[in-house]
Amino acid sequence: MLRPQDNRTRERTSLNGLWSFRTDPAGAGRAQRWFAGRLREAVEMAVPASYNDLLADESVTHFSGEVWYQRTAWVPRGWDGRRIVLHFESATHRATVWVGETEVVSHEGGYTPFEADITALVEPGEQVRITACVDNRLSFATIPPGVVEDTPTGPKQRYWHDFFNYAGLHRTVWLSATPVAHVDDVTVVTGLDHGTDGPTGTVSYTVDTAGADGLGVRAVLTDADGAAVGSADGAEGTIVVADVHPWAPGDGYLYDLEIQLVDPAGDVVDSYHQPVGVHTVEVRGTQFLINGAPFHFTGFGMHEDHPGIGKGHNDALLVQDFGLLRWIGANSLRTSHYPYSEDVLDHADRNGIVVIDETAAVGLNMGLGGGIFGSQGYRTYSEDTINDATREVHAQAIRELVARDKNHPSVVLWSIANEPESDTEGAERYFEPLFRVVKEADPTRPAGFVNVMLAPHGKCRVSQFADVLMLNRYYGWYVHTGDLEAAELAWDAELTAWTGEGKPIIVTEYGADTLPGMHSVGSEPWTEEYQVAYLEMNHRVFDRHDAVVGEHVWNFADFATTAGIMRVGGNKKGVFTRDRRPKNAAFALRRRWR
Ligand code: BDP
Repeated sequence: MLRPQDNRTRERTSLNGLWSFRTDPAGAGRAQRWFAGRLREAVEMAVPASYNDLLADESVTHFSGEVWYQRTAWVPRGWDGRRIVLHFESATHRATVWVGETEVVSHEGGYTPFEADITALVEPGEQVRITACVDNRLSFATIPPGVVEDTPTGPKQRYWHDFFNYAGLHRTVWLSATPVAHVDDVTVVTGLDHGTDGPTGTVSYTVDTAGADGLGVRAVLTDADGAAVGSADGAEGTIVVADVHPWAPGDGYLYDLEIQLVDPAGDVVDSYHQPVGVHTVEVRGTQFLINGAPFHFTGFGMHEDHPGIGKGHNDALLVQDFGLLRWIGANSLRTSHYPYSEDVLDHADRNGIVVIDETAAVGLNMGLGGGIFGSQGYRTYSEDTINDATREVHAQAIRELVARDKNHPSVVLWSIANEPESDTEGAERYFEPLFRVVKEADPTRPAGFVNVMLAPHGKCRVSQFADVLMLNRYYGWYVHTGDLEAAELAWDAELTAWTGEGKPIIVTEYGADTLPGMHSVGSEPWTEEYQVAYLEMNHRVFDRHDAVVGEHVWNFADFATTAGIMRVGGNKKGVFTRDRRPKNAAFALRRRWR
C-alpha cells in the first residue's frame, strides 16, 4: 500500500474537518444500520483528533466501545475512469468503514493505515456518504493488550501501559485517485561505498504493480535540485549515484525516485514519487554505524500527545516539537509506544532526525506496576492472556509497521515491543518467532525490543535475539528513590554486566517525574533540581561505558495517563511541560548535547 499523493497521474483530496459523531454505548449501531442513512443524534467532531477531550463530557472522555463518524464528500468530477481509493492513515484501535450502505473495509490496530478500492461504489461528480465505526476496546487479542472488566458500575477498560487510551481518527483520511494500472508498492534499499574519489551510492528498488499487463516500469532518480542522476528499467533495478550526497543525521538530504509505469509508446501511465535518503545502517560489535561512522543517539522517547487533540496529528505542533528537538541538541527519537503519523517520519527524513520505530506492543507485562497502571491478577503469557492469537496480531503489527516505514531513511532500528515480560520461558517462546517476522520483513535493518528493569542482565531471555540492547532504567527514581549515590553504584554494576554481551546498548528510558516550579536545595525527588541531578548521574554512568551508544530521556514532554496515585495530572517526566515549556533539565541537556 502506498500513501496517497498528488502528482502528474494521481490526485488526492483530504477528508479532514468536522465529521458527524456519536458514541454507541449500547453497541446498537451495526444492527440498526447507522451507516445506511444520516447519522442521527450526532454532534460535530474534528478529524484528525482524539475525540476524548473535545466535548467536555466525561462519558466521551472515558468512553469504551464503538463510536461512529460520518461525513459526505463530493467525488471530483474529473475522476471518471480512475481507480478511486478511500484511505485512512489510522483509526484507533480498529474500524469498519461503509461507503453508502456497502461495507468496504475493516482494520485491526490503531496506528497503521488501511484503505479500500471504492471505484465501483462511487460516481465522479456525485456525493458519497462515508461512515466509520471506530472501536477503542483493548483485549488479549489486541496490540496493545487490555481487558474490559465487568464492574458493579459497568464495564471498565483496563490496560497495562502508562498513557491515556486516546482514540478516534487521529490522522488524515484521504479520497484519492490513481490510474487503474498502477504502482502498488515500492521498496528501496540503498548502499554506500566510501571510495577515494568521494562516496558512491546505490539505490536498489523493487516495484509491485497492479493491472499493468503490457506496461513497463522505469525508475528515474533526481537530486534535491531536480537534476537527473540516473535511471533504470524494469520492476527491479539499481541506480548508481556517483559523488552521492548521503542522508546523514543532521543532514536530511533526499533524492527523488520517480517510479513510472510506461506504455509501449513510452507514455507515462502512472507515476509515484518516493523520497530516498542514501545511507547505510550497521551494527558492528558494540558500535551502531550510520554510513560507516559510529553514531551516538541523543534524544527522547516521545508521545503523540497534546492538550485538546490528544493523539491527533497537527503539523504546527509537529514543527514545534522538532524545533525543540533541534534547540536541545537531540539527534533522534523513539516512537514510543506505537507507530507515529507518517507526517512525523517524513519530517524526520527531511530534517535528518534519526528514528527508532516502535510497534504498539506495550504493556505485555502484567507484573509491572503492581496494578498501578492497570489490573492485577493476570499472568502475562498463558492460554487466557497473551497467547498464540495475540502473537499473530503482534506479527501483523510488525509487518504493517515495516511495510509502511521501510523506505524512511530516518528509521534505523525496529523496536518490536516496549517492556514486555522477558524473563520467563513463555516470553522466550512468544518472542523468538517475532524476531523472525521482523527480519523477514526487513533483512536490512537491526531490530530489538525495549527491556524492562524487572528483567535485568542474566534474567532476560529475549535480548539474545536482539541486534541492539535497548534498556529502560529508573535507578534513582523507582529504585533508590532520592539516593543518587546508591543509584549510581547499582546502575553502573548492571550496565557493566550488559556490556559483556558485546552488543550496542541504547538507554531508551531514564527519567524522573518533575513538577515544574518545584525547587529544593537538597536532593528532593519531584523538584527541577532533582531531575537535573538524576540526569547528570545517569550521564556519568553512560560515559564510563563505550558500549552505550545512545541516551533517550523519558520523556520529551509531560503526557496524559490513566488515573492513578502515581500520576499527578499525567506523567511528569517531561523535560518540557505538556504545553512545551522547558523545565531546568532542558537547559542541562542542551549543554550536554550541544
Ligand atoms: C516505563 C514505560 C513508560 C512509562 C515509564 C514511567 O516504558 O511508558 O511511562 O516507565 O514510568 O515503564 O514513567
